[in-house]
Amino acid sequence: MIHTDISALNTQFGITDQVTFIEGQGGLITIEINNAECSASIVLQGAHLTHWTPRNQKPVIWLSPAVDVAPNKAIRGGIPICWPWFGPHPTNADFPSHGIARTGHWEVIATTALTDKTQVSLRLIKDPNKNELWPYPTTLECHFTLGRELEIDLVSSNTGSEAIRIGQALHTYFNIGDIHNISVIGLEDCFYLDKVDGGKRKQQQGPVKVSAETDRIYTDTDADCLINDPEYQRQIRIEKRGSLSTVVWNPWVEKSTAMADMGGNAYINMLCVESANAVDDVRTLQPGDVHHL
Ligand code: TA6
Repeated sequence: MIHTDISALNTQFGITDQVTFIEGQGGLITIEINNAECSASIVLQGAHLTHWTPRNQKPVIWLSPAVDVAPNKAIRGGIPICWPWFGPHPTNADFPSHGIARTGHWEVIATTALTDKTQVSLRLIKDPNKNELWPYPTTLECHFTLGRELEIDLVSSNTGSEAIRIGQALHTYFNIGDIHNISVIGLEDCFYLDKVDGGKRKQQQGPVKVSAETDRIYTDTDADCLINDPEYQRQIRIEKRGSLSTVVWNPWVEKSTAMADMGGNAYINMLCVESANAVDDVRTLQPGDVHHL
């Protein structure tokens, strides 16, 4: 059942002082989470987490200061869910970049209060108007566990009778003190496709540093990544399973200025490190297969 009534959602899935459904930015239904360890927000459209802040920490997730939260529009920042393809559609340039999930309608499966964390489970609602984009019987669920750590389990199930190919990413925007001073540890010696240099295959020398537009798909890596942020005096660890490709992106000043929902200097305080199934890490799901990212 598609819940469009906030009071019905609060009656069925609200948890006093921990999970509240509100009408948020752009009039979109937003889930506010508060517990002993963190506060967070998830916009129901796109199952799009926009805020996650552990207690006594600066926000870990970045949201554009010029964000434009609106129906059927991708949100600049947070954790966009790219699915069932990553980047441009493999064959049809008219199809939306990064797939259909991040602007799709999702419904609540369950909310659960645990000792020091909260679980929120959402499911993408099959949109008959998007059959041309994705005609295959597939379910997509996203299970968030929010506390001192943030765990996201994106579950694709092939419920049809033919094999399907799933490309995807948790396209996470991290909040950092200054792009000029950070480094990403964990991708040393990995090979990557450099999308800023015609997709050329290169090998990472040392920690990743950013001093210009950076758009790289690291391949054949299941490594944890560590964003070292001396400005905010912290390290953010990104662990992943079910993924052998990691994307690192910062648009730098020209692209940042050109994006209306980002603006000139916004690039200084963000870095995307994305756990993905992209390029040759796109996954084939046979009928009945389930994949967890
Ligand atoms: O993940 C990096 C990337 O694929 C970049 O190429 C850039 O397009 C970015 O995603 C943002 O894409 P979006 O469609 O959200 O503007």
